[in-house]
Amino acid sequence: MTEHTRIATQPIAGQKPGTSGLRKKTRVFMQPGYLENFVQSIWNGIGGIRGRTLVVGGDGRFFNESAIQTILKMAAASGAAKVIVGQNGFLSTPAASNLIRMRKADGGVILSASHNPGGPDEDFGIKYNIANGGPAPEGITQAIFEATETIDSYDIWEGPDADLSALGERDFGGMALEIVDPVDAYAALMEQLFDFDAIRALLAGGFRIRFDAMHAITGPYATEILENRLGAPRGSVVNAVPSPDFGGGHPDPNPVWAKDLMDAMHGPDAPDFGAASDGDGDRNMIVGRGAYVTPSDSLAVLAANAHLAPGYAGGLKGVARSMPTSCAVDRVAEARGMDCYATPTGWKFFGNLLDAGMATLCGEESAGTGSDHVREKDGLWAVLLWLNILAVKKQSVAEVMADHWAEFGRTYYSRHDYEAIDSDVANRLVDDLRAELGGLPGWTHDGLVIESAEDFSYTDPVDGSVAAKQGLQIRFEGGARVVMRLSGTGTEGATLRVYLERFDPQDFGQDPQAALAPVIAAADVLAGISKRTGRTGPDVIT
Ligand code: G16
Repeated sequence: MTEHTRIATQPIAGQKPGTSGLRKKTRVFMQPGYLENFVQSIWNGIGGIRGRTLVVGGDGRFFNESAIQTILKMAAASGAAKVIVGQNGFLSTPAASNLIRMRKADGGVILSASHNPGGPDEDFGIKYNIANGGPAPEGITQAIFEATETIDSYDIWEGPDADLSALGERDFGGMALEIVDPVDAYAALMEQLFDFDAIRALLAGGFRIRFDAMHAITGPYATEILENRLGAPRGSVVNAVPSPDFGGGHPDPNPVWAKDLMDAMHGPDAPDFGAASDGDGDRNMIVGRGAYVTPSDSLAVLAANAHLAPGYAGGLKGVARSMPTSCAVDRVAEARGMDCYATPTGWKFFGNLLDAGMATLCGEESAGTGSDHVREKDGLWAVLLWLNILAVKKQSVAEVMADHWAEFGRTYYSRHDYEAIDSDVANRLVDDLRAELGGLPGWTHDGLVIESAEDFSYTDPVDGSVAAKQGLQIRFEGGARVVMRLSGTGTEGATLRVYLERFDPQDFGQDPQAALAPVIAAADVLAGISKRTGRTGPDVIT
């Protein structure tokens, strides 16, 4: 009989899951009892884990392995039947989702703060995924949070650490522990969805790609799939070795943080296709030679062309986007007669639509796209779908975009982030604007006329659950829009996100910031952003 210990503890304030699990500074997680309290609260919030099977893995950031050791000892002490872990504690978020589904596990614990930097002075995170492979819905994260407020003890097995490097199954504190290759099952799934022969032929024909893994988890996945299986020349995947601090970088695939890739794609000897993924492998950035594709446009292009890949040859059941994501995909859905859903920010809101077969493809402006193949957004999947489409269409990225805009019009889009602003200032800004929404229709500025203004609330069409206060949405006549909300993934102060878009049916060659200038100005007047924050401009523009 294995000895398990019950340790007395008390609630720790602030363990409230945000947009995607609990994210805090790494040193906060490293405080004695902090991780243990939250993990025990997960177990308590989901009704215990006795006899259950879990998948555990993370993006390899600093503290990943020691957190996994703690979680394994706590799973053993609470009677889990089995835990499946990626070798060395590595699992990309979509690969974890796939494993949960494939192995019919009861759930999983994913360690990641996604695109946030890693290291002792940077960020760490933990989230729970349910049996469908997707992030726990609000009802469950709320139960977990409530458990953090009443916790008085946690159970742990005080045995030696597990060897996470040796593949195979063994006993660990009375529980079965299975270490699996993190890439195999995921790569096999990709082979089922896409025409690897067509992509191989494209690459063999001299089509050059550059995938920037940003020193994060997708390095091993991209190397295996793009280089080993699809035959891209060695070196096509750069920054391919995951490091605990992501090479000191910011593993966020956007033009700001993936600047090296942007420079390469706009340089004299640019490859044909560039892509990047984030810390945990669920986000993506797509860029052609001299042609950056915004995440919202990427979603629209994938929705219009997914049927060219074998996994989607039967067409899409519907599409879904987060509310702040541009309406470009709505135009595709309308033209093709597909249902289109707008959900709150957070991949967890897509789960029910995917499970119910109401949507096949989902996406967000924050560089996430995915489908019903797993229940997370999936960076490499998006890259492979793009490559499959390019292989069939025999066009460059720029040509695909030009054709898309010619057919559907162009939705100019940008997000302006004001980071680490004082939380009180940020909350007041949003509250004050919310209070004014009712009187805004008819308001005009520089030729823009407000058509409608609402505090976005979502009623899930499957289970009827309601998520209120999910962002302020202001629409102008002619298809322009401003959305404002506070980020739920930051770890310092508040981040105000301002989402800006303007539809243009015929002029496709403008600079997005110039095309959006009147909308940007209207947003500032409406919310008093510069006046209230004292900032002269956003910290990050994507
Ligand atoms: C998470 C969520 C996404 C969301 C993003 C940004 O992504 O899964 O749905 O769009 O955060 O959220 P926020 O605007 O609240 O910061 P990830 O890649 O960080 O897990």
